[in-house]
Amino acid sequence: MLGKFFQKPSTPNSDRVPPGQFLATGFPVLTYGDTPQINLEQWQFKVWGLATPQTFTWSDFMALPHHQFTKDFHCVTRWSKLDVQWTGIKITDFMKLIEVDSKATHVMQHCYGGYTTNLPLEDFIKEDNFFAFELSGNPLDLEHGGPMRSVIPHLYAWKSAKWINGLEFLPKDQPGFWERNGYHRRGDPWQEERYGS
Ligand SMILES: Nc1nc2c(c(=O)[nH]1)N[C@H]1C(S)=C(S)[C@@H](COP(=O)(O)O)O[C@H]1N2
Ligand SMILES: [Mo]
Repeated sequence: MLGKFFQKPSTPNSDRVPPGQFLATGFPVLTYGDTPQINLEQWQFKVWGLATPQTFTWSDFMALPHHQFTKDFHCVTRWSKLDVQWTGIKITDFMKLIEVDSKATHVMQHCYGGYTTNLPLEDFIKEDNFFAFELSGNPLDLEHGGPMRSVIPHLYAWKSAKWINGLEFLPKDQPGFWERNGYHRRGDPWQEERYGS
């Protein structure tokens, strides 16, 4: 108890900042490659792999309940931003629209532009995870993943897929883009799961 107390840094939010992270001023943009631009009429979201194949439009998503979320965001390059204000659709609500095979254990998130990132289903299907389409009450900026991105608040931010456009359900784990390039498969910021597997 005492030891724990003495190790705490002195800033008021220190218990919300994972080890090795620093608070960012503003909201940095981190994108590998170009920023894709998709208009809402053409925007599509597909489900495939170990699930009944389905395609959803923007209005299919907008018909689901909208919620406000206030979540901390932790990038593996060591910046964190507290209390990011999003509007989005719960992943648990979206999951009610699709039929996933019982053999599926993992999901690959796919994005416009080709980015991918993988998750075990128990990290993906959580009440706190969502598809965000607004940031601070405004339509999500292109550079932050507009029109829609996933937000997986309990893992490093590379798991929060910008310009998301599909879910591929898998029978086993498979590395996504950064996971193939040295990042950890799971990426828990509190365990500092930064690199390797
Ligand atoms: N499609 C796509 N999603 C992505 C990335 C990317 O390069 N492409 N970068 C990831 C990384 S490393 C981080 S830290 C966050 C950054 O989100 P931001 O640019 O909104 O801060 O998005 C993640 N999602
Ligand atoms: Mo990142």
